[in-house]
Amino acid sequence: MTHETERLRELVATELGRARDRTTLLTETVDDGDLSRQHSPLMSPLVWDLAHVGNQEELWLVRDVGGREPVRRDIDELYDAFKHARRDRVQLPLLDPREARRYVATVRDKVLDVLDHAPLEGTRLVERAFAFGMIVQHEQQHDETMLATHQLRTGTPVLSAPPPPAPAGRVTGEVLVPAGAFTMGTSTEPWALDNERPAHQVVLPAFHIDRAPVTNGEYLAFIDAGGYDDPRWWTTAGWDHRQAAGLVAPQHWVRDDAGWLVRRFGRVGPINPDEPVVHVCWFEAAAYAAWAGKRLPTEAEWEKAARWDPATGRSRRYPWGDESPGPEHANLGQSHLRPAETGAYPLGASPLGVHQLIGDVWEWTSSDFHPYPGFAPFPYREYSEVFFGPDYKVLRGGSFGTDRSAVRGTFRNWDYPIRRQIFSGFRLARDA
Ligand code: AVJ
Ligand code: FE
Repeated sequence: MTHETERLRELVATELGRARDRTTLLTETVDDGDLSRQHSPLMSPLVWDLAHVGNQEELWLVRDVGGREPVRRDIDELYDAFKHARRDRVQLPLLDPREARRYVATVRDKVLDVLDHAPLEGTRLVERAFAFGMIVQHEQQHDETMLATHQLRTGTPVLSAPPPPAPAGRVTGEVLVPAGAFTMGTSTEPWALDNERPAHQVVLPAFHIDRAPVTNGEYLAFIDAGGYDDPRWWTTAGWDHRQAAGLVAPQHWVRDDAGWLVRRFGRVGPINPDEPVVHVCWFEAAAYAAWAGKRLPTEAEWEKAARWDPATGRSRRYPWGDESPGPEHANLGQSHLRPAETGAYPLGASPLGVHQLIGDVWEWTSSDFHPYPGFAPFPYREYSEVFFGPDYKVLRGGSFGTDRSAVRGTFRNWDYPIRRQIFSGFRLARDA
């Protein structure tokens, strides 16, 4: 066995373990009733996420990579995300919490055995290792979804974390990104998913982009200016949704005699004006942008601001360079249960001086979710391809609830423009 293969096995085992520790935290801090309950029609019961994580791991690593016998073929249908809508899953004959925990542990034991014995060497090295990386990211993505379920849950608070770092200085204003080509997407990032591939050149006109995401304080000014009651700022579909859903403020804001408060993971507290606004839908972000006389960045603009290095002309893996995210770079991985104030991560800034592109809040872009030129579905059509089209908007950069293994400068997330139970915010751009 080569040294490289040995390191790869160790990395995969560590990352699988980190993901499972997080899943365990999210599923053992609540009782069995809370695990099986539907906390919102938008979310699965936590116990569904738990067994679904195990079922995907069984499908891809135990059966496909390992060529082993199925553990529980009989439950595949229950945990196929395309067979049952999230709102209906509570009615299914799901594994109960004890069975679900046992199932995911059994699958994991087999996977670690597959990892020990799988022929990772040779021509299929990249593909086989990718299957493990995909499953690590899949579990972490569901962990972020479960964190959003925790945010929707009512009752005694169960999660806590230290506050994020305080800012070194205020970050305001915008930078000019000069016109020209840059490399978007990747063909080399080992754990990049199909929709991030391949690397391709994109030519953009010059534009300005804000150095920080829009803050609560700035968003409050929009609310106070009557932004929610003025159809001029909203798209037609956005205004219809604002009316139908009765939107008046970001999700989880609560009105008090003195003003707005926010509920986070079961605790109500003051709104910090210097934190990026979170839990807004695309329609709210676009309305704010129109009111502010600006617009959302396109996905390509976001990525150029995040990755393009004017000194070399190349695109970096992250805004700060090619090293994996550390706690000094970005607010990721549920280490803090809130976005950090703007300016809190000076070491995470891009060469052009754009801050907090990775972590804190997912950033809505103006772009629909489309394949890059040369896209090939991998390893299955259902990961991305079936979602391409005008129904979904792209979000970039990850949130405080995104793990570092599941975000990069090229990472693409997507959701419906009405969704805001995710940790979504935005920053503004304008033409130069
Ligand atoms: C990339 C976050 C949109 O949660 O629907 C999880 C990730 N895909 N299981 C989602 C995913 C399959 C996906 N998002
Ligand atoms: Fe999934």
